[in-house]
Amino acid sequence: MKAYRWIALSLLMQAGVASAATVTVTVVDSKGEKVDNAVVTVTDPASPSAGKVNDGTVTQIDKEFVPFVIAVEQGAKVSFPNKDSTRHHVYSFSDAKQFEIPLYSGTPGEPVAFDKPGVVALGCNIHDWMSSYIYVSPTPYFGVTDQRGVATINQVPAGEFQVEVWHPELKGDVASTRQNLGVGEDGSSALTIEISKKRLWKSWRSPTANGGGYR
Ligand SMILES: [Cu+2]
Repeated sequence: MKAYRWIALSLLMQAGVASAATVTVTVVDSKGEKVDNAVVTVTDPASPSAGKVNDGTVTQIDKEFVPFVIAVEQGAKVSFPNKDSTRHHVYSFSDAKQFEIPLYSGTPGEPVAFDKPGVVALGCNIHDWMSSYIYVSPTPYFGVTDQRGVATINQVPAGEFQVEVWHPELKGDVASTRQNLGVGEDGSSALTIEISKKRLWKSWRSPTANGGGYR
């Protein structure tokens, strides 16, 4: 690449940074407890995604899927490396993506493409408790809450957005969590969203894991 193109690119990137905001969303439940593993999406209904889509990874470690929840943008590919000495058989029956990777060890040659937005619930045919979720986001602006219940979403341009939360234990639909958010030319926005939770019918932790068994 020629030097002047580097300069043009870096100016463009600086301009992008100057006009983009960081949106910080804290998710709490009805008792005020911080909620981790919640997916937060920031959607501009008037402006669909454009640009590079980042791929994802869901690893199998100690007979669990790690992480429990990931979010990827629509069109992303996800790989499923198996770090265990035992074999796994990964599958999903979800509307957003139905697939299976029959009994395997190591890393499958082909990652799986997720082209339809929605929730993809993963399971393993061999280990009943193994469970995790891929949230396929129609918007490029999304994050997953950490143990403090916080999702940080960078590079959000100015505009009017709808912020929504999904969680494996969400009671009701995603639309019920919706809040409007105006993002200015610069600076940061922060908001807190309260969700109602129901209990999962089974644990996703390995019976032999530290902190495993039923939650
Ligand atoms: Cu398994």
